[in-house]
Amino acid sequence: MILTEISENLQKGKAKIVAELVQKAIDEGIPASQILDEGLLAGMSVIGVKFKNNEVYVPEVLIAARAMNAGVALLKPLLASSGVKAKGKACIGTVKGDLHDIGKNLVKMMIEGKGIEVIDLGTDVEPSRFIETAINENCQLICCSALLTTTMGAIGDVVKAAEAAGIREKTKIMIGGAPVTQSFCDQIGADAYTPDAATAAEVALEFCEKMLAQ
Ligand code: B1M
Repeated sequence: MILTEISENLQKGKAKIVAELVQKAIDEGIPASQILDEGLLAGMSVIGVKFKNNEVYVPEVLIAARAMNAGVALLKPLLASSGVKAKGKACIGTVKGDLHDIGKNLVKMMIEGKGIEVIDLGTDVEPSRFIETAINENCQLICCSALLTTTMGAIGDVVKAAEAAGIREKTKIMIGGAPVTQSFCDQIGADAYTPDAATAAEVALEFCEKMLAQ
């Protein structure tokens, strides 16, 4: 079946074939939401599990994500017009002073792979930008990445800024990056530390489902 072919080719990172198959599925009249769920997201979720189990590594995930983006680009206009809602909204960035973005990009792709819309603020992001974006875009999640022991403290500044802006009740703050730990998360009062991108995506979906059900 064509949706299985989409999933399998996505896992192999075959962006061109994925795009061709997605177009074929659209032409055959398969609903965009079904192509997304049973083709692209199904494939990305297999990659997520394999990545977590160290069966595939960063390059394979990036290539699979590129293939997913090629398919999503064709579906986006159809999904927008058929009123399929994102499963939630997040903003993500690497904190102030930190220019590492490979892990952050992986987390972003994995969260998008769960059907959550992600606004990418890039690197070297001021705490105020996380907060302004969360308020203006109605994000359920603020996701902060830090790779340096000298910049991880800036995540604490994001938590404080969220408290000062009065959005702590309605926004979950997720954190991660090589030097970040669960005890650091507890210490600064963030909502979740996850060690890898696949777990981050699972937790992000759980948070969004709970918050949007309220
Ligand atoms: Co930099 N760097 N670097 N670096 N760099 C490290 C981090 C370092 C450990 C290398 C070392 O010394 N052994 C070290 C930090 C030491 C420390 O603070 N303890 C270091 C240093 C010192 C520096 C500079 C200061 C070097 C210098 O200029 N003297 C400088 C800082 C620049 C700055 O940011 N201001 C610097 C610069 C760079 C490059 C620009 C050359 C490049 C970055 C390129 C880029 O990102 N576009 C770079 C790189 C590539 C690295 C290493 C080699 C690899 C990092 C990486 O991408 N890993 C790194 C050494 C290492 O880790 N082996 C190192 C792969 C990536 C997939 O993993 O980002 O951990 P990671 O993400 C994981 C998880 O952590 C998690 O999910 C991801 C995948 O599962 N995760 C989250 C990440 N964010 C998350 C958020 C979440 C949840 C999970 O929720 C929101």
